[in-house]
This record gives sequence, structure tokens and C-alpha cells, in this order.
Amino acid sequence: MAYDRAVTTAEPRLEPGALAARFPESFVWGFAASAYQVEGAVAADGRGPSIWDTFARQPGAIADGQTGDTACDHYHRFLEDVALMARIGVTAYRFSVSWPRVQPEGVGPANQPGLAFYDRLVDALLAAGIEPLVNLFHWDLPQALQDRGGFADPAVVGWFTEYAALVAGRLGDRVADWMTFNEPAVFAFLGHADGIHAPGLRDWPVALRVADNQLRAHAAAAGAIRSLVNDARIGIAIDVNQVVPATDTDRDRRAAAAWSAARDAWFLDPLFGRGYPQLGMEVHRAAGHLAGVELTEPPPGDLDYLGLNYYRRDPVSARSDRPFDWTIGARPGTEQTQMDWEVAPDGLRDVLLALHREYAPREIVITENGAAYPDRVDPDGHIQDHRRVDYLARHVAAAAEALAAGVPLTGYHVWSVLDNFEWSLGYSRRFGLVHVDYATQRRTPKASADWYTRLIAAAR
Ligand code: GCO
Repeated sequence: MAYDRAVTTAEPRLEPGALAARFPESFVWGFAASAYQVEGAVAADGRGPSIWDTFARQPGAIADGQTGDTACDHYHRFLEDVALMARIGVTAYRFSVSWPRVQPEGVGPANQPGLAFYDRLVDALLAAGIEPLVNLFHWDLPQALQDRGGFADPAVVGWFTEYAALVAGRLGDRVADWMTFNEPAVFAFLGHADGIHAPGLRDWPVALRVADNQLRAHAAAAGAIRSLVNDARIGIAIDVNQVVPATDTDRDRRAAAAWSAARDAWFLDPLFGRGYPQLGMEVHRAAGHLAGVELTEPPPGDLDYLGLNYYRRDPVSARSDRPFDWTIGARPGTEQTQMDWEVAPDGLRDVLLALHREYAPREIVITENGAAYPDRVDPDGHIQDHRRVDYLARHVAAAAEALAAGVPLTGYHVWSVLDNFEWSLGYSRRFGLVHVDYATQRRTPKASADWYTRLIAAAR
């Protein structure tokens, strides 16, 4: 379904051809998704329950009482979805493996039918000329492990390493690109301190133990994968948005620096061998988040590349001088997506430059970037999602600026190929370049899919 030229962006510099010319032919254009958000089939072929299956059933946890029970039914429709991705033209697909599909109790021998799904998915991707980028953990911890303490228990390092070895042992003959965790800060903080993600806890000391154990599990699993997969490239996806003071005042500037240290550097510094940041320690301690927690320096990250998930600008406003007495979010009157996130393409460029300057990773891959806007299906069946096209084009242009400035950027993965389950917001937000009618599971490529096709074709 080709769209007419009407779907273009405001400025010539943002046209697909002009953008493509700013990237090397080797640059990777891909999609990203995650198991719980797209697969559905939550009880098929021996899959065990995850903490998201449990959390989604808590009254009030998810908008409209939605769950990932069916989602996009990707578990059964993956061949159609791979064909859609191939038609759009991507050469990479970052997906996550559902741990409870592979080990229903989180430990022990693999559930072969569950593991076999990923065999089929990898084979279909490779047959379509799409490189699989396998992410081992996108928040759907087996419930059985949560019942044993979850990521707050240091035993999780062994559990996760065993799981990683099972998956790498099965797929490693065809998969070279691996990631261990997606957004460890979101999993630790939203899931264990704020209570708005699974497992729905509100306990900062637990959240900081979860953060610490993810860093340790990353290093242990990386070692296991390397021992099984000779050509393994190992990364981790860290979400770093553009943290700025909401107003140009000392108080907001201090708050922004403290938030950035307590959240972003909290993971990046240890991953790059520096241990926990002093300022982050100070604010977490002052806020009582370290009560009863003894943190020692985690092992360095063992990374071949750093995955960056970028979406927005995060202004920080201090209500007082007390740590964490902050409001973080879009300011009135700013350009925002349907997530109430401030749109800031220059923020992507600046975050890439800052990561390059501060940590000098060998390679950076944009593992997520995308936007939710309300989509309307026209009478002719088209979905002219101009705002999403404009958002993506401006962020690709910002990535090109960072590349030109010397950032070792090698790939860009749009979040996401399909509209999908947006966590606590259920299906109320659509990020896909392909529309999903959840009543019929009908897929309809949007104008943004056509735009991405033209960008990728021009970049070849
Ligand atoms: C995240 C997750 C994705 C989200 C996407 C849109 O960054 O929160 O990796 O699962 O769905 O980012 O919010």
C-alpha cells in the first residue's frame, strides 16, 4: 500500500533521500519490540506466568483493565510480521525472549516448545535477510522467581546466567547480536520504587538492590554468552533522555544534575568501570533509599556496544532542596507526543555527544526511538500519521548530526513495528509504523512505514 507523496516532512532536509545521504551504507535500520508487548499466547506451549501477567490482573494497574494475554498475537502471526518488516526494508529486528516461555519456573531445563518459537522466529528473520538482535530481558520475569525474591535476591545472577546460557546455546549458531537488559532503570525504579510497573513494589532499598543485581547479572551473563557464542556482540539498552533544569535556576540545575546522577549515571558509570557515582550515592542516601543496603562496586559492563533508548526531553523542577522532591515531565506549552513527553530531537544529538564524550563506548546503537500519536484510519484505509513521520525524520536528522560529529553510531531501531501493549497504558498509545486492529488483528502499514521504506531504500 504505497502512499502518495503527500506524506512528506516540512523541510527538504528531512526528506528520506536527504537524510539517507548522511549515513554510511553500512548503517543498520531496524525495528524494536518486546515479548510481553507483542507476543500474546501467554499460556501456549508450556509458557509460565511472568510478573507482568500477575501485575496486569491487579485492579487499576493497567488502563481499561487490559493485559498482554493476546497483544498482537505475534506468537502465532510472526511470519506475517517478519514479511511486513522485510517489505518495509529493515535489516535488523531487536526482539526480547520471554524468560517464562523458556523456563516456566525461571530455573531448570528449557521448555523446548517455548524455546522452539524463537528458533522459528530467528530462522524466519534470517530467511528474510533481517538480522536478529536478541534481548534477553524486557521486564517479564517468571513469577516463580519473583516469589523467591526476584531481582532483589542476589541469587538472580545465577538464575539469569543459566537462562542466558540456555538461549545462547540454542540460538548462538545463528545469532551474533545479544543484549542482556532493556532499561534496567525503568525495571528497577518504576517496578520496585514507584509501583507503576511490575512487580508493583514501592520500596527504594529493594529498587537499588534490583539495580545492582541487574548490573551483576549483565556481567555474568555476558561471560556465559561469550563462552558459547564465538562471534557474540554484547550490549545493553539504557534509556537516557535529555535531562534539563525546568527553569534556569540554581535549584532546578542542582535537581537535574542529581536526578541524572541518581538514575542515568547510576547505571552508566558502573557499566563503564567507574562504580556508582558519588552524587547519586549522596542523593539516594539523603533520601533514605540506601537504608539497610550495602552496595559494593559492581563489575564493569563487558560491552561491545551501548544501546540507547531515546524518546524525549525530561525537564526537572525542584519543589524544595530535598533530594527527590522533584517534578519531572513536560512543561506546559511545549511540543509533546501523546505520552505527554517533550519532543526534543536536538536532545538525541546532545545525549549521543555526551555519551561519546563521557564514556567513549566502542559503538552506540539507537535501540529505541519512536512516538505515540493518535492514529486515524481514513475511509480509504490509509493512516496518514504525519506527526510520527515528522518526529522520526527530525530524530534521524539529529542522529546524523551526532554521527558527523564523530559519535560511533552504527544503527537505529524504530520503536516499534506494530502498535502494541504500552505497559500501564495498555493499548491506548500507538507507537507502531504498522497499525494493529486489535479486534481483528489486521495489520495496516501507516504512512510512516512508507516513509521508513523510502529512507532505507535511499540509504542503500
Ligand atoms: C520503554 C520500553 C518500551 C516502551 C517504549 C514506549 O522504553 O519503556 O523499552 O517497552 O514501550 O519505550 O514507551
